[in-house]
Amino acid sequence: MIHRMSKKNKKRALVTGVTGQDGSYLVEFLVSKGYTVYGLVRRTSTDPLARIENFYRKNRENFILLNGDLRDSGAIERALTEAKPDEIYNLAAQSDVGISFSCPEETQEINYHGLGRLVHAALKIVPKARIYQASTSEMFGTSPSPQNEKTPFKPVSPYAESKYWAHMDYVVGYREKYGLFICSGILFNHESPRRGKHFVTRKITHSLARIQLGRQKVLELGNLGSKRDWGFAGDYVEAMWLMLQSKKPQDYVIATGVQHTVREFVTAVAHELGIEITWKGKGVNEKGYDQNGKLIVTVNPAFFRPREVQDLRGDAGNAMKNLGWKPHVSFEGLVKMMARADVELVKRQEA
Ligand code: NAP
Ligand code: G4F
Repeated sequence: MIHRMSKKNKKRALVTGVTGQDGSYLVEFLVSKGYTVYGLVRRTSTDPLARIENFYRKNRENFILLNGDLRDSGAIERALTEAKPDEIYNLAAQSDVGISFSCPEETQEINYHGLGRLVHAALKIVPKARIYQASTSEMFGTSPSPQNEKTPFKPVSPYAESKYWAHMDYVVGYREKYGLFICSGILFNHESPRRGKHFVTRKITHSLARIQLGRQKVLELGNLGSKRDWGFAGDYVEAMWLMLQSKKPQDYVIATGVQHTVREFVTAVAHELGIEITWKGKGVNEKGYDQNGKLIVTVNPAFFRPREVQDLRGDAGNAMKNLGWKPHVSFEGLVKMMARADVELVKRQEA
């Protein structure tokens, strides 16, 4: 059992990507554990405080924002010098798989070289700091499910390649070469009401909430047959922290072990909102109708990817055994949480 720390023993953490979904949950988690958290925020962030504003205003003593970008070594060095972190959580990324096909260099620059800049600066300024790297189940690519730490990586997108090389070169490589305490969380998809609206779960909950409230007619999606293992982001940030409390740095798969298709996610969200969907047709002609026969879901090939990861389901047995981690929110709980939050959001926007 870990208690809050006394002021003298207060641990310090640096979190990159603090303005994103996971960053916002992680900072709340770490501050609740008694940490002082430094969050790296880039100047070009479109809405830097959207997810963290309330928490930031109430916790300024324990939560400090620093300017910086993973593309800027000088800014990273200044942040490390100021924060003097015991733990570094590297969550910053160009994290959109679809966009990585049109912006491969930007993706590589942030996700691969960004980690390189961070570990080089850490070796120079805080060589004893423990580093968490946000790796991803996308690295498994075409390897069939269930995937665990021994499953071969077969990445198929520029995003997955950038994360794969970051993992191989700077996590596995630097752990072996320089004895750095660095480890990867190979996290499967995790969602929340704070998820960006361009990711499929949030696109579905937000659009169906708008449809139910008469603000939108149709939801257009891509690959409905794609299978994912969706968990709750709030559960997953605890696993990040647990990895850095271990004796030895080790990489872990974090997942629920439960798989659903995109189509099933749509059906479940609709049901939660009182809409019973009937699916008709196949492939790009597949359509979803509500109980009154009204068309509400169509397939638009523009949302297909040049190469797709079809089948993700993680086996988090090692994390459960060694870290004592387990997910608390079920698929049904996640659907309910996200659908209800978006109904409330859309209602507030209407008022
Ligand atoms: P997210 O919501 O997209 O957040 C990404 C964060 O990275 C944002 O804070 C963004 O800041 C920041 N960022 C982007 N480019 C940057 C740069 N050049 N310098 C500094 N910061 C930059 O992603 P998430 O869902 O929280 O995911 C967190 C991490 O876990 C990512 O590395 C992602 O690839 C990885 N991951 C996520 C999942 C998942 O299912 N959520 C699963 C596996 C791995 P702005 O506000 O300025 O855009
Ligand atoms: O929600 P998605 O965009 O997430 P994806 O590609 O699985 O990536 C997310 O999870 C990864 C972990 O596995 C993270 F590393 C990554 O940073 C990100 O957080 O798409 C999920 C699935 C895909 O198969 C996609 O093709 O949904 C399918 N999909 C179908 N229609 C769609 C849509 N995806 C999006 N974004 N938008 C659609 O309209």
